[in-house]
Amino acid sequence: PQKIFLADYTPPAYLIESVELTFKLAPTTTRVMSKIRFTPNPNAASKEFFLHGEQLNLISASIDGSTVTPEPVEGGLKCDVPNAPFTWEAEVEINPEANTALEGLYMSGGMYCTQCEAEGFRRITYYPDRPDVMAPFKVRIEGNDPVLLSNGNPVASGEGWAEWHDPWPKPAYLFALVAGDLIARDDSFTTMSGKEVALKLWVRPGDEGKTAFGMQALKDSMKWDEEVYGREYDLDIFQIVAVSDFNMGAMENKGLNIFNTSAVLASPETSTDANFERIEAIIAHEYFHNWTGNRITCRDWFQLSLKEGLTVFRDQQFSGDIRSEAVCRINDVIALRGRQFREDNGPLAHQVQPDSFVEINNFYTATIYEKGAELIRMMKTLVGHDAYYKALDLYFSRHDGDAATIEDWVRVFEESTGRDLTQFRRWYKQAGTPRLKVDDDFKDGTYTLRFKQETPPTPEQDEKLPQHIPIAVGLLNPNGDEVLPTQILEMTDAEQSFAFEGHSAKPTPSILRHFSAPVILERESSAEERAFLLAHDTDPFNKWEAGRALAKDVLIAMITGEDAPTAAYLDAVAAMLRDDNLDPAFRALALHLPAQDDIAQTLADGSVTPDPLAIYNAHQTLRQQMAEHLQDLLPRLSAEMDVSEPFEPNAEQAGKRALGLELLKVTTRLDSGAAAQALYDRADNMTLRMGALGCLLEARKGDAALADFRTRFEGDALVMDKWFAMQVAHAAPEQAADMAERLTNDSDFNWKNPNRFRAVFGALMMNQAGFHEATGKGYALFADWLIKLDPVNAQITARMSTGFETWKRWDADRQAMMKTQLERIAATRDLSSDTQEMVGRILN
Ligand code: B3K
Ligand code: ZN
Repeated sequence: PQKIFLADYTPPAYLIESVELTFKLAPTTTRVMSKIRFTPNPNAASKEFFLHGEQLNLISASIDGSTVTPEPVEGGLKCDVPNAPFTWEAEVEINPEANTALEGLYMSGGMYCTQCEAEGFRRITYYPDRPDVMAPFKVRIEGNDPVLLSNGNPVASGEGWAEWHDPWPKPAYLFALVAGDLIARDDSFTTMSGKEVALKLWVRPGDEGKTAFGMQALKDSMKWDEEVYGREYDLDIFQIVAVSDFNMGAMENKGLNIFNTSAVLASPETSTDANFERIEAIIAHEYFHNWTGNRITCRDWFQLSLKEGLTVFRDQQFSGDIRSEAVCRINDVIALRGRQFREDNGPLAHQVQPDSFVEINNFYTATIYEKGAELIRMMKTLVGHDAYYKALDLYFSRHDGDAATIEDWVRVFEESTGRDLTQFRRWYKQAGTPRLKVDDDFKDGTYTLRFKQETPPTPEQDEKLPQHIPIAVGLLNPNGDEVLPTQILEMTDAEQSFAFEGHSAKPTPSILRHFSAPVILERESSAEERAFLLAHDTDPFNKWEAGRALAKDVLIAMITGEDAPTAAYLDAVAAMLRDDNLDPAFRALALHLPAQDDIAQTLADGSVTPDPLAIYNAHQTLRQQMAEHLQDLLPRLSAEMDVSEPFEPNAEQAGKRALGLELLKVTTRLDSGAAAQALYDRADNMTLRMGALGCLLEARKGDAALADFRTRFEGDALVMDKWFAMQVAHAAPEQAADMAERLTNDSDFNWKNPNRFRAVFGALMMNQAGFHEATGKGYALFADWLIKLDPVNAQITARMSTGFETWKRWDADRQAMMKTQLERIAATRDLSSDTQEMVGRILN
């Protein structure tokens, strides 16, 4: 496998005026006819005509009507062509049924569907499969299926055929085709200029009852993008199709989004509040790509964060607007720390704009997506609300129809705001999470904050330069009143001080409010100060952060055998819980203990080798202490969190259920599962049912409920995914691997289905103490299955190999065992280049 470098970019030799595709569908022998009008690119140095193609059987090819015999070359073909515009026609045969990689045209439960991003189109026909080649597409589909769909507007159809025309030039990665026995939920949306758009959400018969929420989320997204960004939809129809076999969440194909069923189908009986929230966010995300990704696409895959970072930021804004902004922000930061910080502080750390890659599919990462979104958020913080939207207007008007670069994006901001963002660009090019150290002093009424920034070395990047960091700061006086409302300090040097004059007593700082930059704040702080901020901070994020920091202090002290500030923590938590002015969702988050992975990362950061079992035990102990401490509070609060109205997946109800379930976890420590069983028995929605089941499993009292759960939902694949995942997620450390293994023998364990594979092995990865169980059986089992999956679905295998990415964090024995498994994977014959690249990077 070859490394590709950003520095080697050259413009395409040929551009495309128009594409016509005809599909004659058949499960093992689909024929694809292409007719493509090429013209030499005046801006290209090369005249070489190369088309990508993989796993294609070329039947015939012609140029301007004369048969040609192209030369097969690595990854495609070459051909002699005229030095003038010409028409290329080709016919190829492909085998959708044999396509288990789920990339290109494949079959899922009898229906045809496609996934072309990043480089799947080359498995459909010969084509310059690169995002800077954009063209309008006309597609004709011939097949026996009742529903035949592609991008754009429907033009004509009859028995056994349909034609679609997408007038907006697009790169091949946005191509889509779907054919099958499907049923639509129909709706419509009137755009800001009064145009009526038909909306269709296609599902398999039987799933119609799970489409209402997705459709509403789509309409909300369309409205929001008009109101906030002034972006109007641009075709007569917008369609979503739900597919059960899908490698990721969803795909933004122009006018025809394809979704993993898990990212679109929802009902109160089968989906949790978290599912509803995720579905809403993903529908918004894919819809928002219509402008940030499709109308303005990426020049090449090194620019991936141009569309992904921006679109994640937009979907975060959307969720914050229609739910609770504070709660969304906290959840986004939890996810960022859990996935991106973990990545950025291990062997897979890479730049938001990488310089090279082997397999682009390995770069759809938390760094490209979530850190990318943080960079946009920081730009907005630095330039301010109005300047941000002014810059966005310029971005859309200047680059509409372009295959743009991250540099284009930054330049739009510079030109529109007049700010010099030279130093800010480092955020795109420097990997690693900056550490921000703070200390302070107080003299003669002047309070001074001194910051020091440092970014640790990452693979192939030893030296780091200071970043431009927006630090949001507020100050509180000893009574807990805010004496300085949030200010944005701009840190640009390695060390920098900021002075605040006119204070009669030393204030308490609230630093990095709203998590204003993706950095690790290192500030020695007393339990009293943390409790004070938890009680008084006006910034909801930092209020929560103070509680989290205190919980981490307690857990870490328990593990390292120091004096743990447990009493201070429990008192602060009790006070916070009693505060009825606080949003229940916020209280639920504040009660939730920091993840075990987070504790491991923090210990490793402080040069303490983490012991996964000790971390697990500290969690257990603290929860037990919490239960005893909160005993008196539990019954009243739990009762208050009961939702009596009919189920609605809104933020208000979800917050109450979340807090109710956090309290149930605590209660379960005292009543060994009685309340959880009662809740399970009366639950009429999946949030409570699953929450109760989780508690029962933790109490090792889950057998009856588990059996009931299976009987109820046996035929529902998405709910059965939960059944699989829960058992592994809640298994005791020494049982998790055995449990996962047992489940792989279950008759419903369909390992070629990505959702089912992830249900078991994703859960094993996440059960830290179970995965890292001392004998190493978790590692061995995991590696066995990665090796088995690789030839079937390399993308999922490569992605899941990140289960091993923390290997250098652990003790020598675990390191050795993990390394052995990584080397065993690496040594597998015919290992995919996807997995090779990942395992190779992890090992280095
Ligand atoms: N753009 C797709 C992800 C494609 C992943 C290809 N391996 C979904 C999204 O980010 O919206
Ligand atoms: Zn995206």
